[in-house]
Amino acid sequence: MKTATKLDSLFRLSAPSQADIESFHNDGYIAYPGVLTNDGREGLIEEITQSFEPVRQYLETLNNGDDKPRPYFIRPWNERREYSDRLIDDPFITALIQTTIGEAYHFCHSALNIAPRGVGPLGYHQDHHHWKHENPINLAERDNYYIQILYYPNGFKRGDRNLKVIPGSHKVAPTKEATPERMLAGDFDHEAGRKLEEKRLELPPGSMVYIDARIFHAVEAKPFDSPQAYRIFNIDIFKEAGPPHRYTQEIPDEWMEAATPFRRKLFERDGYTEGCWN
Ligand SMILES: O=C(O)CCC(=O)C(=O)O
Ligand SMILES: [Fe+2]
Repeated sequence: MKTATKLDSLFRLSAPSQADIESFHNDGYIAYPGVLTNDGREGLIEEITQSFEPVRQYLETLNNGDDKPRPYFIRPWNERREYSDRLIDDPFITALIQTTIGEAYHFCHSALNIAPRGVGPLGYHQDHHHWKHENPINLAERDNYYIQILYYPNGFKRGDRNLKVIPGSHKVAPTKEATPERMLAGDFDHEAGRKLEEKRLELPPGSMVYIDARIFHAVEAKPFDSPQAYRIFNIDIFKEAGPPHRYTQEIPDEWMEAATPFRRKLFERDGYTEGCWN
């Protein structure tokens, strides 16, 4: 039997390359096609679709031909077993975060989403809650990093629930005028120092996308005749040390009790509560 050691990783890489780091800073994201190991990909898929009862039941109703497409969504996603739990401080993830934003960061929250055939698109948006948002924002935190790690255990094809991004859009100042429509029309090319254009991604199973959550991104619809019955998407979000973001979750007691000293540091921060920025 293989002895589990701290060096065990769910990823094929141990650290980002120089080109990855440049892509993060210049483009606002890094795409990692097929970066999970076979074991990591299969373990994660099995854990989400079979061991997590709410999704297992949801998929059963999908098979029964529920005619109105209804995605599954949970935030925070706390019922994580071995594989999804390991993602939080896998050596590759830790190396990636530390080399892009430094060592002073915390785990913010996670979510899980299953998108079935027929589900509609998600328009261009930014998720950094203090960057530009309709919700209340905390201006003092605006320049701090907010990182989203998007996992696509069963992948996606272009035109079939694909993620798309506007590379470089994270560099445009968060004014009211800086809309995705105007960016795509070329109005902000000068500010971004490049031609801002849409990039539609296509990623095989076991892929991950690491983004600076100031980047504009969107998701296309899933056709009714998609060969893939549902697309699995799970996400972990990390933030630079500081006050909570809008979704910074409470850490379950069991997580804290089982945490290594390193993990404890990622978890030792306040969750979001109404009025916490005052
Ligand atoms: O479904 C995806 O691929 C990304 C979704 C997203 O951008 C979001 O939930 O904020
Ligand atoms: Fe998003």
